[in-house]
Amino acid sequence: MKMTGAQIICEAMIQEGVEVAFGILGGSVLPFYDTLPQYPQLRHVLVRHEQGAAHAADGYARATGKVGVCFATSGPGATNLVTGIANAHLDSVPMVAITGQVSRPFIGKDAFQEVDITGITLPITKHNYLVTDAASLPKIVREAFHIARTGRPGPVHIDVPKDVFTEEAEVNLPAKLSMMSYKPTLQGHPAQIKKASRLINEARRPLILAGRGVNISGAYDGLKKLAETAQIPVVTTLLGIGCFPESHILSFGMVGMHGMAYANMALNTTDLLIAIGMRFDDRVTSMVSSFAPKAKIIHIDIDPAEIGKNVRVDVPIVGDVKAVLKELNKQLESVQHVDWVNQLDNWRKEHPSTDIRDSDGVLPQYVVRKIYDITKGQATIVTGVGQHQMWAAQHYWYDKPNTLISSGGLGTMGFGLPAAIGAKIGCPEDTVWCIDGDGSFQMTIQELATITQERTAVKIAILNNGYLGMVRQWQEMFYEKRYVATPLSGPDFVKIAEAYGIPAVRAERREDVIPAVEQAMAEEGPYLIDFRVEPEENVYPMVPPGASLSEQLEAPVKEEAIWQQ
Ligand SMILES: Cc1ncc(C[n+]2csc(CCOP(=O)(O)OP(=O)(O)O)c2C)c(N)n1
Ligand SMILES: [Mg+2]
Repeated sequence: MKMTGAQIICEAMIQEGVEVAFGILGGSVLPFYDTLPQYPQLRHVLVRHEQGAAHAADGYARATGKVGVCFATSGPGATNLVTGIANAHLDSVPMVAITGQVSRPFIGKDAFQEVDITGITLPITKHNYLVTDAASLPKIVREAFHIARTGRPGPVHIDVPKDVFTEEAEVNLPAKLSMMSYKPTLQGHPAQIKKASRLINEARRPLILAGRGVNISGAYDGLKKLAETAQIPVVTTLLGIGCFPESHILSFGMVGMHGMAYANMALNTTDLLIAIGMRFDDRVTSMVSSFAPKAKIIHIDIDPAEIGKNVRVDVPIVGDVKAVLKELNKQLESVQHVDWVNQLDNWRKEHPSTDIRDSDGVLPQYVVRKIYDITKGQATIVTGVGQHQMWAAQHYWYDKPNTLISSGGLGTMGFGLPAAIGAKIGCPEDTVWCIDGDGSFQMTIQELATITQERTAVKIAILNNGYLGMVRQWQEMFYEKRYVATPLSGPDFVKIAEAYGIPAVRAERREDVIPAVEQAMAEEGPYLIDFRVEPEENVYPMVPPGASLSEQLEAPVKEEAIWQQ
């Protein structure tokens, strides 16, 4: 059958199960967009900036587990995608980004809106392609989706010259795909699994450190079985949050720079660290030389490049976390570590980490806690980057997988709003809250128009402290309070929301918080709350940059705590 390049892409996307794509058109992708109406089953969501398209595809992918798809035109459209692609790369998010390119005869001529975008995306994608003829598209699109979603997921970029979209080719979409050069290892090596099980059966103070790999692989049951059979406490990375129910008796929260004090103490004391689907990011380890100083380390990860990259590992197991845990669980003895679990419980009592001090003003932690109460812990929370992100991680308890969607590796301000749109479009039945900072929100504020046009019922809570708060906190603590360029003015967010047709309210006192959140939940559509929070509130605990986990700082005024966990 003869088809144009644009038709081939649409047919191939449908074959891959794509239902939604986010993007903005322009000259180079016009022929593609002109073809879209032939495929009404493909929903296109028009965003207001290509960064929004990439983050929306990212949020969609994290919420659904499917591949997120975004489109942009050549030149500035494509470069606007770059931050979002890099974000997906660092957080292992399956994404296919398709950009238009100038027509083949113009490539290399500095043509209008020409940039070497595959050159730019090479280091921030799992793979990328510059398509040279329509006939190669069926295979390329197939491969792209396969690479994006398998193994360690990541973004794949396809750059398509304008005249390839219109070129006709005789095609058969390949039903099966086999790539000789790319075969991720799924099953862990039996000898390594045996070694690991022996260590686990002998350990006295074992600790599981679970990361996003558990969420990606869907290994929740395996993880629970491992923890419960061998009575092993579980801590997580930021992106691992939700992979193990946080209300579980063996759950001890997030570790790292703003992790729970008791979770970090557990890392300092454990004699066997079982690291699952995580990559020892520096925000987790702090000073590597003093990380988990008493522990042997088992590291389970699908990406062999992660083994031994940042920390020394005693028993590496390369494989899909779900498959590895299935085998490992068969070899475990049912044991108790009563003293060790009690020890952690005591640390949690002595170092509560999530108590909130008393205040008539609006404390950001209190806002998050009330959103937790009123949504009964059932919402999906999507964040920007900064203090609010850490409070959203600390003060909401996530019992369901993939319900905290946050930019971890790249730490991208502006991620929250578009990613929340993607999450809500992917899971329309779920309640989606975007907990954002005033700085982060202003980076992609234009996506309010997407919310209105697409009727996306995202609830938005801006923790408005009038600062680039996380940086201000560093200036306060490490730069003698020299607040250079962190005081931040913003527009009247209520008026802004209303201008976009979104109802909104401001909350300035503690008693405003509950009614505002309840009103947001009562509204069928989107709703925005501008929480005027205490401007100089800090995030605790905190491990100072460059220090070791044992040097964490805890909140200074503990006796004033009134809201206990
Ligand atoms: C795109 C981008 N630029 C700069 C930074 C550095 N940065 C990290 S947190 C932060 C402040 C964020 O401010 P806001 O969104 O208001 O959140 P808050 O910390 O006040 O809660 C900045 C500037 C970043 N992470 N991302
Ligand atoms: Mg702020």
